[in-house]
Amino acid sequence: MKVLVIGGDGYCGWATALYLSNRGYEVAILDSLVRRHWDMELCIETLTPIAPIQQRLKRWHDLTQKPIQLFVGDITNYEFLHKSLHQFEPETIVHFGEQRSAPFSMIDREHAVLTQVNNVVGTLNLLYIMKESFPDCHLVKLGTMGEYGTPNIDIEEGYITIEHNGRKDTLPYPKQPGSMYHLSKVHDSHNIHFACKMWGLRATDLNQGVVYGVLTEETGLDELLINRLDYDGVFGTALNRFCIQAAVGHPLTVYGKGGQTRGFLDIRDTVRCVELAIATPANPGEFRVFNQFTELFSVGDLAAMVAKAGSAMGLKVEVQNLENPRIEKEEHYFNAKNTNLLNLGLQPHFLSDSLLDSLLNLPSNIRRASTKGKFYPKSLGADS
Ligand code: NAD
Ligand code: USQ
Repeated sequence: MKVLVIGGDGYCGWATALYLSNRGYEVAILDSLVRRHWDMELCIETLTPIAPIQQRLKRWHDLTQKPIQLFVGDITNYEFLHKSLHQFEPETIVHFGEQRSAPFSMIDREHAVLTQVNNVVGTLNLLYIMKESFPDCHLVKLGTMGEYGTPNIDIEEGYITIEHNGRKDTLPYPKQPGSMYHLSKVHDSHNIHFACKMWGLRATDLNQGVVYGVLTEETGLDELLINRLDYDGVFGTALNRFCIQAAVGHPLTVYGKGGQTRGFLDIRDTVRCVELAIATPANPGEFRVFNQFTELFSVGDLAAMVAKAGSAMGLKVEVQNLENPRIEKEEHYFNAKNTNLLNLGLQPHFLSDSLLDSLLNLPSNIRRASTKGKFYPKSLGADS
């Protein structure tokens, strides 16, 4: 099967492209490389230095004899996207190619507009090309658990059955996102749902939780294949940051009370979930939603677990409750379903198994890495 991975130079996309290639899928990557540009603009960098995409792909080919085609360009450019899709003729499109940081989208008006235009227009272009030329292609789109927000009732997978004034219907689950980024994903979901309903396209929205870890079987094969690992206050996510903070002796940065609860998953499960979605596609006209996480944790609990694991390894780990730079509930109900992917055969890597691994497997130069001053969120105006 021919699979186009949009955003294949990024954290989830790179691991997924190699994973699928390794399993015999004919893979192409499409990426504008804009994430590398944003890193430079913000003066941040991945902890694990990543090689240029062409070098990464050459090494993959040399090692495995499995070629991965590359299309470098922006999906908000309709002509470029149209040409690339017609050249590759994908049967499945896995779409990771968006601006994915909540803090980035909340910096100011420009960053909010950039995020929403990049994400919403890119996805819309894709939907129109699929409608015109690839109506049978399956779109596997990365959404986010943050589309739901933190409602005081259980979170279902995409839809909820409601009884109102004696009548009953199954409707899209209400969305209460907490950032301009998360809101862009809600807009995407509505647009994709519309395209499935009106044009008969087939799509799976993977509402993914926060991903952690860096190594997969494929990215661990060679230094040039190493994945990115963000730890800064804009693109670094909670558990990855906590692990790196513990390893370099920086206090763990819990925002506010730390009762914020989210869904989490190991990057090894991200790649497997995508494969499961590809292998059993949605039906024509179907807009399918899977909640893609394996466990729920509050950030306070996560910090405590990292501190405990770190101590067991002889690290001195301190937890710091910082003033919260985000507007979000710090204590709330959170209970989300995640049975769809488990029913398709997902066998999760639970955190207790992999936490020590991910701490131990950090590159040996990490303790020398110049992380000083890069952990605190910008809006706090703090520095170490
Ligand atoms: P990333 O920033 O590492 O990768 C995204 C990639 O998409 C980058 O290589 C970037 O250059 C590319 N890109 C962005 N806009 C593009 C455009 N207009 N045209 C072409 N390429 C473009 O992000 P990630 O962590 O790999 O996240 C991938 C997807 O998964 C995102 O959609 C994100 O919302 C979703 N997701 C990520 C996480 C997480 O914890 N990392 C959790 C839930 C959902
Ligand atoms: N947090 C801390 N300390 C930190 C970093 C984060 O307490 O050092 C807290 C945040 O305040 C938030 C929670 O941890 O309550 C999650 O924050 P995050 O930065 O790990 O994740 P988030 O901003 O939600 O975004 C990430 C990805 C995004 C994806 C989302 C999935 O960047 O692309 O959509 O996770 S979810 O959170 O389920 O919506």
